[in-house]
Amino acid sequence: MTPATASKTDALLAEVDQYSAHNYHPLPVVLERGEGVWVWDVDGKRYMDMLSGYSALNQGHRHPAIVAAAKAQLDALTLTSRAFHNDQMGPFLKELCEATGFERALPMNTGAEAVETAIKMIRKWGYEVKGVAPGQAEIIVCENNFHGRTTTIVGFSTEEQYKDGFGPFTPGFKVIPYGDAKALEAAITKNTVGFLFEPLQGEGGVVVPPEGFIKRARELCTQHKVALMADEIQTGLGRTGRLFCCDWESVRPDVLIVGKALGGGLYPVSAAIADEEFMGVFRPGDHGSTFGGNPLGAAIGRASLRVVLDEKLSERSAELGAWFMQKLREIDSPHVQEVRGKGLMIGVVIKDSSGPARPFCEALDEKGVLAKETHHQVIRFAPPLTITQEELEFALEQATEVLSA
Ligand code: IF1
Repeated sequence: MTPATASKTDALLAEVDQYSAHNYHPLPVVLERGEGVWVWDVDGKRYMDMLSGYSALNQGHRHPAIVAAAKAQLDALTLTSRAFHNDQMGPFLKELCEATGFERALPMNTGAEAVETAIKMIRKWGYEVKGVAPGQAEIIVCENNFHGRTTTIVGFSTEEQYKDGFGPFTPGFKVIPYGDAKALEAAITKNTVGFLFEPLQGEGGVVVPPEGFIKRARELCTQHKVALMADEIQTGLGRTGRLFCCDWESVRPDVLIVGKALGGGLYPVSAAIADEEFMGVFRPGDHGSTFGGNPLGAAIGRASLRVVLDEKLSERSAELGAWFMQKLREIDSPHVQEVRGKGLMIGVVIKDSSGPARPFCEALDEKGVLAKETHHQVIRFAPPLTITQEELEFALEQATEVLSA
């Protein structure tokens, strides 16, 4: 950091410190450019992005095909509201339904909005189709869940900090231990309308459920006429080595919730996806959003999905992820308790005796690898799925040096 740029970094940090709410504690890195797996800070220092915007950058920074689609649409039409139609939403939702194998999709913007859409849809389905008594609908969720930051969603979080000071909360949610099919079965009542889960918990610390859990959850939900609601906002679109993480157990949920990489790292695009049985409860005026289904987001969503499919990002994630996890496990390190995950969604668990994961992330940043800890003890490695073998070898070298120190 030269004096001139040091003042640039410091000036930007001071500006944010003064004018932004302090709702995050970012690493003191000020980025100004990104391309592929690389980002550059205002000092011109290059970093490999091993966080990928929490899996919103599966296609890498500024993928040319997605940027081109965005630029073309910027020169045509960007927003109509849903009071009128636009020529991009239909083709986008058609391709999204064909890629996921469902009949309909409801386009939103952020992940939390898509989760809220799914909650409203399944509650209404519970009353109108399943016949649950008005106001009695229950949705089962898991401990250590992360589904977004709205007050309804944080109300069923088990992370105290996400709830503290934000009550009162929305009733109608039950919490079970993650991955516990017997607890799921015991929690189902005549009022249960849905089971909302992540097929692999990201924020919860890259936690993989026991083999067979998702399949068993599918059986129980079918048996008790409960909607299986898969939040694939982080695990979807190739991240875990299949197009969706539920594909690892060949499970088709009743509601598929997508976001993050659906916007290709350029723009918030999300959706709740389901068959007519569930989506049919929505009638004009029931639910909506100013920006949901806008032509710019739709054009970007189409291009983002196209890249995932055409560049076989799921296959790359499976192959490169398996190799990377194997190599991480081979590191002779006194600090590593476990390496876990699927595809390129990997967590390196640091032993309590070695202290929290944050200093290891700071050491990685020094070596030009941007990583983020989750739940104190876990270093999360989740690079863009476009990463090359050579680039991954660079990350492995830095991780080896940091973890074997
Ligand atoms: C933050 C966490 C990750 C998600 C899943 C829904 C959403 C997310 C499985 C909501 C969003 C983001 C939110 C961001 C940090 C990041 C995160 F640490 F918060 F939990 F990825 F693990 N379902 N996750 O992971 O989507 O409304 O944000 O578009 O809030 O700090 P969103």
